[in-house]
Amino acid sequence: PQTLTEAVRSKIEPMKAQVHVVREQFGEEVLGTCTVNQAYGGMRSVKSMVYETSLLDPEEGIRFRGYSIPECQKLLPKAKPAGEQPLPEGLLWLLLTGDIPTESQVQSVCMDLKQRATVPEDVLHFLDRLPHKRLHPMTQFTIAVNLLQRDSRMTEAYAHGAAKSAYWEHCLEDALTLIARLPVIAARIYRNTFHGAKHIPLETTANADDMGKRLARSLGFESTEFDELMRLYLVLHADHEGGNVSAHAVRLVGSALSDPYLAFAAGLNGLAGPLHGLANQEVLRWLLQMKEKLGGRPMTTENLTELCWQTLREGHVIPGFGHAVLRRTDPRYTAQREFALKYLPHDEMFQLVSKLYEVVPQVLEEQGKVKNPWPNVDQHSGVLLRYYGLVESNFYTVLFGVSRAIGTLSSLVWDRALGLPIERPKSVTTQWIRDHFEKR
Ligand code: FAM
Repeated sequence: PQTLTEAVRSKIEPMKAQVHVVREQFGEEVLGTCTVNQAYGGMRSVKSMVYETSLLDPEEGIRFRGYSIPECQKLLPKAKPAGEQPLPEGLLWLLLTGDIPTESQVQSVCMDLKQRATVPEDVLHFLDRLPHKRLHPMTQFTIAVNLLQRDSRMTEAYAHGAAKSAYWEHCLEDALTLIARLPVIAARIYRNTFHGAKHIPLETTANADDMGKRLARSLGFESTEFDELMRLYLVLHADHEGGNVSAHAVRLVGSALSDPYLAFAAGLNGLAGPLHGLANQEVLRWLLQMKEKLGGRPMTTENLTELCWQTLREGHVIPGFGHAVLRRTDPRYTAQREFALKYLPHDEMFQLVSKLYEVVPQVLEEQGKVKNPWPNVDQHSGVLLRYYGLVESNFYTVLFGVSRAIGTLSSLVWDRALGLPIERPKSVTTQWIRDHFEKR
């Protein structure tokens, strides 16, 4: 199939059949258990959801539809003529269909998204009037997504009595339009907040053929290296299986048949927390503080170790390290490190990040609390952005959000295709736990 919608359509019946067989065969098997400690402990590692677009292995990291990050970098189509990073549009195809797309299939997605990218003028003007200095860019971002909701095809179709079997297609329509518009929204927020509302004229960005380049150019960056960085960034942050806060929030809210705009806005609100997506902002601040506290002293193991302990003693986490599922260095960190080694090996901030890679895991091991002392995706992204001049760290989580739409909305389409019901786990009280177990 040439179009994404037809490709998804062709997968639905076979997938439903597979799910049917799995449920017939294993429907009554126990998938995961939940102890009292897990119920109090953020449900960590309780296996209780099915999420098709990606799977996180604690040792190896994320796989998108079975493909690791290096495999995606190798197999997904690149920008013409000399791009080396995968195009986010190719990842979108992969996540939605499970297949590595051909060049022409990716071109069709690029064209489709390009045509959908125009944001209604009045929405842009509304964003222009927000109090930019007092509203965090993530707050502006979720306001924008909620504003775009009025265009939801899914909500319109529901109001007109659409059949349940057709929800997925309306959901996909919304997902594609929203994904296409997010770079424009992100750039508007960036230029409003940090560049005196001087916007890059649409004529100069509209020609960009792919989402990564369009994002780069409308933010105001002009180098092909930064285009490549945006492509890599949009691929790396797209999806991280179903249980993380943003993905789970999108699914949960979507399960009430709230449309993709409403569901994604919920995910963004979760991404805006410092233990989740906002960690990328926190990392850059922390790195700059480190540099300041070093005050010209060399970046030795000893000096950095002392400063890490200082952070811990003050009762803070070391941002960009640790993970709820991962137990090794995040391959998303490694992919960014490789990018840095190629394009900015001598950058001082990159060297600080490199040195901390040696120091922090030892400190965290010695502290003895964390289950995973290794760096995650957020430890690295800020220094890359900063190197190219995107220094406003308050904006970093917005970029994470643009990317996260690709994965979470692909998954949401499948939730509707498979007709998953409203989510409603059972909760109990502490008194209930007492009564229940004391009685035994
Ligand atoms: N620095 C200091 N302490 C840490 C730590 C870190 N980087 N990571 C975990 N801990 C502490 C944690 O706070 C907990 O302490 P208490 O028992 O006193 O509450 C203890 O170690 C055990 O935590 P865990 O089981 O190892 O981690 P969790 O699964 O509870 O939490 C994270 C996972 C990611 C929230 C946690 O590692 C953290 O706060 N990291 C720093 C923030 C960060 O980088 N977040 C981004 C994660 C990222 F991949 C993403 O979502 N984008």
